[in-house]
Amino acid sequence: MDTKIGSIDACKPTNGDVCSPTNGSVATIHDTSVPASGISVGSSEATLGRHLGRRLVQAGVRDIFTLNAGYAADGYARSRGVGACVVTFTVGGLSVLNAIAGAYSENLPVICIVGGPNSNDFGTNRILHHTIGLPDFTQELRCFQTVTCYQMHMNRSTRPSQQLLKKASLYISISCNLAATPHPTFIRDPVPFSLTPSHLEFLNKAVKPVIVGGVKLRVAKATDAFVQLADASGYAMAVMPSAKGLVPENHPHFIGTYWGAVSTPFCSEIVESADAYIFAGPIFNDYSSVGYSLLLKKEKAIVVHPDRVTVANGQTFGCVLMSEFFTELAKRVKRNETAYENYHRIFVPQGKPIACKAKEPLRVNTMFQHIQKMLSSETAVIAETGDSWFNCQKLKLPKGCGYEFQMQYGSIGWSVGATLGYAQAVPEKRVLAFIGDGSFK
Ligand SMILES: Cc1ncc(C[n+]2csc(CCOP(=O)(O)OP(=O)(O)O)c2C)c(N)n1
Repeated sequence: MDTKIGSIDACKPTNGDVCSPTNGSVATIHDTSVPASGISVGSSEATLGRHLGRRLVQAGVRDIFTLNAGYAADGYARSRGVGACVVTFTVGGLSVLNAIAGAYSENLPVICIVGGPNSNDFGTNRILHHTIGLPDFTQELRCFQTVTCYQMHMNRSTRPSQQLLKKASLYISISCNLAATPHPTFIRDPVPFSLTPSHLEFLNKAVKPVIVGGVKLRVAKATDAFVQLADASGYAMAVMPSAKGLVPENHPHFIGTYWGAVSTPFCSEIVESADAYIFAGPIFNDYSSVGYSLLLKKEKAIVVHPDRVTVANGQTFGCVLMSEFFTELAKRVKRNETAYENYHRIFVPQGKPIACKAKEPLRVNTMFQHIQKMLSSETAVIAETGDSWFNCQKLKLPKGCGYEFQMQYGSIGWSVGATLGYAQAVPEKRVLAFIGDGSFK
């Protein structure tokens, strides 16, 4: 096995930065062969820096973004399942904080690696450049505490492997003089574990159950299992607005976006009149609940989170992985297509915008009619906060067409960097970014 960490290996971190890639924004990790399970390395390669690099490769990272390109790491994580950026201690870390907060709000595993102070400087009361001028090396880590799942400063007694493989958003600061530190434990793999309950009775006695995809499908890596359950159950399948792009809209039982009073036509009627609904990884905030006006009853819901399940507003079962729960449920659930048949019975296809007259200014509905025709499995849509959100929500995504937006955090300007990162992650796709002029600036 030969896993080379291009820029990180070549880097001599004498100035406090972990590395400075030659192109200024993207460092590529060259991965010549990563075995599916287990990585064996020679003892000379079992250093802290190489260990971190190998763990990143194992988690799916092939490119690392720098120069505060946190939005690019966000865009990359949306496609690859994990993104990473490397920044300078404090001056870089505090700049990238907003992008990391945004990624955290969307449950995106973005790993922020910081070239931390020399381990010999801790406890000396020295003042470092690129800081606010106080001999306090914890300021940056404390800032990251509320916007990442885990924070660590790597010194001689800590190792990142367990935390990295959880694929949560992380802050990792590494003393700049320690990247070459060797230790035999840097070659060990973590041990996985899981549990699987089922809630068949509640679903099987329902007359017209539905299934609704939420944004945490991504962090749970459960989109395939979700579709497996939709296929097996025959339930009508809807998507919440923030999960658009995570659920196949070409699925035979897809009934549209469930967004309360502003759902796509005929979708809310079916969801809100169901007597049982499975919500897969939902976030009910003021946006997604249309100001908390959804006509749902918790007693009718099975709410599935990445690691727990709550049934009918009653018991919560912990240590249950969403993907395993769906896979097991798919094997046992009773098929029931009633809700989809009801939808089919009432559905009327949408109309077409009125044709433009000569010299009439271009209308949004006409423009999006053309954009709709451009979409295919070879494209992806990135929608910025603002009008673009609402216009792009109405697009019908063909099979394989990507779709990303930052609904929870809604930081304008996000889409510019995220488009770069997404395009870098999926070079074979044509990425269409919809950005208002205010956000683009
Ligand atoms: C970083 C940040 N600052 C402020 C806002 C509040 N905000 C939301 S939309 C918006 C205006 C966006 O303007 P534009 O990009 O032109 O969008 P459009 O007019 O197409 O809606 C602002 C300032 C925000 N979401 N993020």
